[in-house]
Amino acid sequence: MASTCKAILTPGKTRIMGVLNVTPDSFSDGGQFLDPATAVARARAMVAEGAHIIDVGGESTRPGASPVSAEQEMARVVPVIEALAQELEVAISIDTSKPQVIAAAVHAGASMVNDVRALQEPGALEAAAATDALICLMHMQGQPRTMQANPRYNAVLTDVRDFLLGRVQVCIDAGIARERLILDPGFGFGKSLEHNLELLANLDVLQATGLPVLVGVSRKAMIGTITGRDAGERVHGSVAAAVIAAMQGAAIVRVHDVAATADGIKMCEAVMAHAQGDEQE
Ligand code: 8Y4
Repeated sequence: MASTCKAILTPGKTRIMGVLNVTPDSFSDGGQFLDPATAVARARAMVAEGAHIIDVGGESTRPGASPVSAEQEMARVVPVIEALAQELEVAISIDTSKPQVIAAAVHAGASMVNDVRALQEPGALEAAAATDALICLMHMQGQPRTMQANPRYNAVLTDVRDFLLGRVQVCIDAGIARERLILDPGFGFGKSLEHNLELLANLDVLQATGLPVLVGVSRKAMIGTITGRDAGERVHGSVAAAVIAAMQGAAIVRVHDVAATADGIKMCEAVMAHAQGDEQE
């Protein structure tokens, strides 16, 4: 199926991307992946709560997670994407780095490719170029297993921006239209708390590229460190972080707690619409 016209980007608004993990470690029994019916029910709930995009992931990027084959990953995500594309009115994003998964997911109905490795895996660039999907290019320093050991930057803002702009050029050279690209600083992916704060406080440095920015901070360790809370108790901190991103013009926020985030974004958009009105007086 070709990617449909379910709008992903709306200029001046922040879209909510709900996380749908179909990995064994997101499933309480362990050793089994989330069955498509349960996954679809979770996605349906997120859409009812205000999600505009569902991000389907079949590979865990957690430090301890074991690698999965492309076949395994496709077996997890394709049935879910097919079911979601059939029944949901929102866009579907595929969280993957593997070329075979990119191709299969877009064929099944995904209209966005979310790659934490920014299409650096062999064949991923070509696979993405062969689709008409939007592409989120994320910055990561190091590899998931070891990236938090000792993250180092010359200047985190410009290092991250310059890496992403390098990937943008590679994409454009591969025939991908600039209009298909979204940038993401990759919160928590090879970053200290200081690095994460520097990035969240200065999203304008990425916005200045003129490309839409995606922010994923939901429930991450930085929220835990700042609030002193475990992963299950980070909703309020996560909503605050999403609001901070939205106030700076983030195009998409990737979140676990859709209903709570939707209220936060509504507050942002009301205040920003008012401020726009003030300017015109
Ligand atoms: C609890 C649950 C605590 C999950 C942390 C986490 C991003 C992303 C991830 C991101 C983009 C995660 C796939 C990490 N983070 N994609 N993916 N941006 N584009 N950890 O920041 O959610 S997975």
